[in-house]
Amino acid sequence: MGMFNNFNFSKLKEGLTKTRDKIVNSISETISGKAVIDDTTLEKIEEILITADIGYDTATRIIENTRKNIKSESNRSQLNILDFVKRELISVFDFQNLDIEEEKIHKHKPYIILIVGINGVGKTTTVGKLAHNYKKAGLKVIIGAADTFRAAANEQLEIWAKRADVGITLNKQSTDPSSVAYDTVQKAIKEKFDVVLIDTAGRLHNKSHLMDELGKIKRVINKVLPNAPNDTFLVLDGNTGQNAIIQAEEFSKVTDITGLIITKLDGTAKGGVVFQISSKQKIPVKYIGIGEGIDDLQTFIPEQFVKAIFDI
Ligand SMILES: Nc1nc2c(ncn2[C@@H]2O[C@H](COP(=O)(O)OP(=O)(O)O)[C@@H](O)[C@H]2O)c(=O)[nH]1
Ligand SMILES: [Mg+2]
Repeated sequence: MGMFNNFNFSKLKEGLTKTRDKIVNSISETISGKAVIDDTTLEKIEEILITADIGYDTATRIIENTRKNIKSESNRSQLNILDFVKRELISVFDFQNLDIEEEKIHKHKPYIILIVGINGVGKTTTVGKLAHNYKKAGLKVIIGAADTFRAAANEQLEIWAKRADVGITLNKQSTDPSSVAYDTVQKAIKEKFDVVLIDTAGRLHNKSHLMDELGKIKRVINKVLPNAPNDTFLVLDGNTGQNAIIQAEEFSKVTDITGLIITKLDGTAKGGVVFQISSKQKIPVKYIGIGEGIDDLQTFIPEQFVKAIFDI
């Protein structure tokens, strides 16, 4: 949770209802009434985990470890199996650092976050929600509108800046995203802002173009402040399942991603994808989106996320 008071278990649990149905309820049905969890049952559970977007590697590892574990456990009750699966799923995130947001805020002034991802995943919405979180934490926040490709992009971001009650830098004349990024950072230094959030356009149709564009934005910011951007967060739409995995791979190739934000986990059965992305990419999941509202961005806490899925 750290500096943001943005975690709400019941809201998270509600958002993950379809994911819970897909994972936990299916497993429960499979094992119900079985006195002994045999190999066929374990294979069925493995299949459920794979189809729930958790990923082949993770699903296989879970079942293998479960198999090893139940050999030495006398109690093969249902609860036990679900407990093993739960523990294994939490361990997917073992590599994640604990919350270090406060440290960054103190260390970097201004602390600069670049938000990247393809069109429609929820970048602009996430920038608005993040701005709101930082503002609520008592920080001075400015947003840079570096999506200069869509006419309506500025307007959408202005609405979010107003909602969150934070500053915004727009450049209605320029179509160069890096010039907007530059202006925003300059202003942030001059006017002593604590946090800078830079929204970008996401066009993955041409990889080299994307690389050039993100590279240019980064270079321009870096010229003003040597360590900046201090974070580059990739936004992924959890509802797109396997596509989100591909996007994480593609973006990791072209730029250094320091954190993931997975949106639209409300109302999707594909929430298991969070495990797959994490185990494949080993990039920490920072936040999750569970709704369209300004308060619907939560700090990602692995134990709570798994607990919310398994809490029947
Ligand atoms: N249900 C839901 N919708 C979201 C979430 N995050 C973003 N959206 C919606 O996704 C759509 C695209 O969002 P936008 O921020 O414009 O995406 P961008 O193109 O990446 O900037 C909008 O309709 C948002 O309201 C979320 O966590 N849950
Ligand atoms: Mg946008």
